[in-house]
Amino acid sequence: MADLDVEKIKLESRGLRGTLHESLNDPLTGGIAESDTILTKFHGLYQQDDRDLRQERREARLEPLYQFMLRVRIPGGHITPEQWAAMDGLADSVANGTIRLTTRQAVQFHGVAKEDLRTLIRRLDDALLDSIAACGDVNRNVMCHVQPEAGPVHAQALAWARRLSEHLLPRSRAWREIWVDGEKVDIDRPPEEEPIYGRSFLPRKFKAAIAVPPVNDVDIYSQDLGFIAVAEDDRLVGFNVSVGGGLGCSHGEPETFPRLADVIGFIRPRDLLAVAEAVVTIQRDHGERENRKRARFKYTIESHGLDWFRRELEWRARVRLEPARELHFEHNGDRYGWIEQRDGRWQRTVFVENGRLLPAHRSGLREVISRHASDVRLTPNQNLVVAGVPANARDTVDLLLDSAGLGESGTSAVRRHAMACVAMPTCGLAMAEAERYLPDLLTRIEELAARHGIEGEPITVRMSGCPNGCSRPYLAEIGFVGRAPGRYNMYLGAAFDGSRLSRLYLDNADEAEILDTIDTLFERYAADREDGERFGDFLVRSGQVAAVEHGSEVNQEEVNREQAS
Ligand code: SRM
Ligand code: SF4
Repeated sequence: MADLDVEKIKLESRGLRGTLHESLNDPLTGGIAESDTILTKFHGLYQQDDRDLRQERREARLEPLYQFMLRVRIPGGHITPEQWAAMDGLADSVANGTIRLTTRQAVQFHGVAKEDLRTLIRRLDDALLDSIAACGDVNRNVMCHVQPEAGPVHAQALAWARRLSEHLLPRSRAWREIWVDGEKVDIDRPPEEEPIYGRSFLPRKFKAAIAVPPVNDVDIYSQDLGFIAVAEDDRLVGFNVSVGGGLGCSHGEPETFPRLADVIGFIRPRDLLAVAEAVVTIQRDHGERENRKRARFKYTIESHGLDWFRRELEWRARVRLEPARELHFEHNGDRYGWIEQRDGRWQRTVFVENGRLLPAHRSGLREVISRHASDVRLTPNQNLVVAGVPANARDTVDLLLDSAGLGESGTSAVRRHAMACVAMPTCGLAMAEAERYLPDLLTRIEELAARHGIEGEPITVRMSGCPNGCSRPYLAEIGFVGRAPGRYNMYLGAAFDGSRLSRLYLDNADEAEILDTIDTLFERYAADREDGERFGDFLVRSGQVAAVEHGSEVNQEEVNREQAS
């Protein structure tokens, strides 16, 4: 579909309603009208088809096996045990039996039939959950650091994440009307005013997060808009503001590139919503609308420059940015093991490989959450924290998780820090496997790490099935991006704390080539690293990989090669 058609569909959608009511009631197809597939994203839904069955269905002259993916909006990833129980039940009754934890602290259901969508959404609504703006050209799920060892600062940051998420929701009532109340749209009734978004919403998706240093689990530099908490004596005094991050790009299109956000200044908590709203409206008014590949906010910043942006922001928000406060991050992963909370209860991060919870995992987790936890937190690294566990229940929780095949015991440091995006068979954009292949590749990588005596090193490995980068591979010390079945670009040299992007090192490589290269680099790392030096930093210091100063350099090797040929 042409990019301008998407703009037209949004504009003429009568507040995101389109012809969804008719599409849902059309018994002749398992799918919905193409124009409605654009609008369902704003309601947290993607139409997909099972790619494993595509060929078979085509040969049988059947329409693709249409099914839907629904993403639940969960600001900061915090939910109650009751909400978890509701989602757990829905995985069996209307989805494919799995729950997928995402890289943005949300939950996805896959394989939902059109006729089950209303049931799914109504049950979520009963549990006080929704999927509004979980996808689409609006602000998405707002992320927030999960660990409460940050104490009161974490609690305040989470409260701001929730407020921010609410503040930037579209005002349209279409989600409730269509999915919960099942009302037919009255075409004569004018749609709701959208004071923040306007009738065309944003040119492209928009992402925001709140980080609490020293942990950068939310990968703050990858966000369109970031608020980095600044604390004094356990008190939140304000936020450093970061703008213009984003990771998606396309193979062979150098005008698209991953970009790290810039930290532009410090604000007081009372100004957070005004600043966020101003950033969003600047993107609404100045973002590119003719070419969706250049429509993310990072390109608006690139085109207009930071000085212009800062002036525009201060004017719109009526806020003077103070100089940014000093900040320091240690890592962009999750922290494992039991941690004591300030209230004397305990929390444990549960390692969920690539965020995919299968039926066997779910039953053990169900028991842990319903009987022993007072809250649940989904992490930005596709894991899950069971929190509020009484001290005397810890052994039982460990046993239950182990017998459910969950948990990090017996897994290597590399695996615990790895992530893969969904890719095949549900993602329509996948060029190669990710979630279904990374576990096997990691087994080979673990063997290499053991051979060189570095198996205890938490080197970050992330794999995406295409350059969109849903697992944030350009911020991993070893990143893989799918090019074709069985072939990947390999990126190296990102910083362990998420503050430096990686650089293309191998282009279109197969497994043998990848492992051969990692073997050589692990050997050098084991022999020549300095005390405590991280793998990505070592590659840069030792000159194996040139540090990336600007995102346009990430794929520079590819550009050079194409120019030379
Ligand atoms: Fe993503 C599109 C899955 C986080 C960049 N992403 C998609 C779609 C919806 C495919 C599509 O458009 O048809 C994928 C659905 C697959 C499926 O079957 O479930 C998809 N993205 C995911 C998730 C589930 C990956 C995961 O394994 O966890 C993550 C859901 C997050 C959430 O809960 O909201 C997910 N996607 C990300 C991230 C990471 C992040 O946000 O922290 C990125 C990189 C950061 C960024 O946005 O720059 C990301 N996804 C994209 C892009 C590239 C956007 C761009 O700027 O070019 C696309 C394609 C697009 O938008 O056209 C995309
Ligand atoms: Fe799909 Fe590509 Fe995102 Fe993976 S990175 S989920 S393949 S869009």
